[in-house]
Amino acid sequence: MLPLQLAPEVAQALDAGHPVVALESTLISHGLPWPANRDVATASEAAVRAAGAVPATVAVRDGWLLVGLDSDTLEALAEAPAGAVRKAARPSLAAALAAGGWAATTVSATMIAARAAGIRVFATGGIGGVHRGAFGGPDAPPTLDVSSDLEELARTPMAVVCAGPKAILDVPATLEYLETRGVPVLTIGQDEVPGFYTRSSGIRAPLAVPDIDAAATIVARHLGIGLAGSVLVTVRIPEGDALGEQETRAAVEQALDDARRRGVAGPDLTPWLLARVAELTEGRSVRANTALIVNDAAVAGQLAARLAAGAA
Ligand code: PSU
Ligand code: MN
Repeated sequence: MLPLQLAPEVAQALDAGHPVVALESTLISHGLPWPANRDVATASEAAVRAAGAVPATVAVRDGWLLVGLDSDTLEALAEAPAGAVRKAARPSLAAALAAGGWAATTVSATMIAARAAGIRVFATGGIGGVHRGAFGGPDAPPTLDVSSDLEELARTPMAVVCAGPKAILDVPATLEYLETRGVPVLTIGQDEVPGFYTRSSGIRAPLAVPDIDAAATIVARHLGIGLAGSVLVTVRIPEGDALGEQETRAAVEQALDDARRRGVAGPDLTPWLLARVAELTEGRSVRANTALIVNDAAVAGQLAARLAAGAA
């Protein structure tokens, strides 16, 4: 049994069939610097509430999987010094629970907790995916670095709202992987998959839907017919918050080069790349990342409200 500890408000909402949105904590502890991380955590919860849903931020503390954090706990997690918070994904969840202390949950670990709690909608910034070079290059052996997020999406039924795969990834390969593993990918409001920091990735969306209502209908059907796995709902970053295509590409390429030279790999790679992109864009990527996460939370809140109202 998972050692779940539901916040009273979350437990009550779930009992009553009210909409609830799970939020992850790795983006707080490992994805963004203080105090942007605290601000994004608070603003995401507020965005979920504004849509009429209850937020449930997930994290590990002292052997418990907390589902729903009060504001003091959220602040304590955001403030905890780098190195004091583990990163818990499916393969590292048991060790994080055994270790005691704090661990932030990635998309995969958050989905495990949310599913066990009975939550059907989850918002994040960008999912993990196939890292560039995972399948090797002209003069590089394959790293096989494919995020456990993708396997989780394939096995755990839920709606996961994000701004696309993170721009540091191999986005076409990530989409192919999701298709192979049977994960529907929806894009709301445009024909191309969003590019995380940018409005578009330049890649055609597997399935474009006009609005949240249309997304809710497909999610309800997917969950209703009992298909394993999630629906990935992608939403572009708000217009005024997007980074330029050129700036993004240059910063990402540079960060990837730097990481290769330093031999950064494994679970450290994603946080390292995000921090390096933040340096190279003089903080502009942090503002973009913040805006897209809060927007995803708002959309997830609206989606959860429609599902709770019986979207069909
Ligand atoms: N979205 C963001 N920032 C992040 C993440 C998502 O805007 O830092 C986190 C998620 O928790 C995701 C993780 O699961 O990055 C992916 O890590 P990895 O590539 O090591 O699987
Ligand atoms: Mn990895």
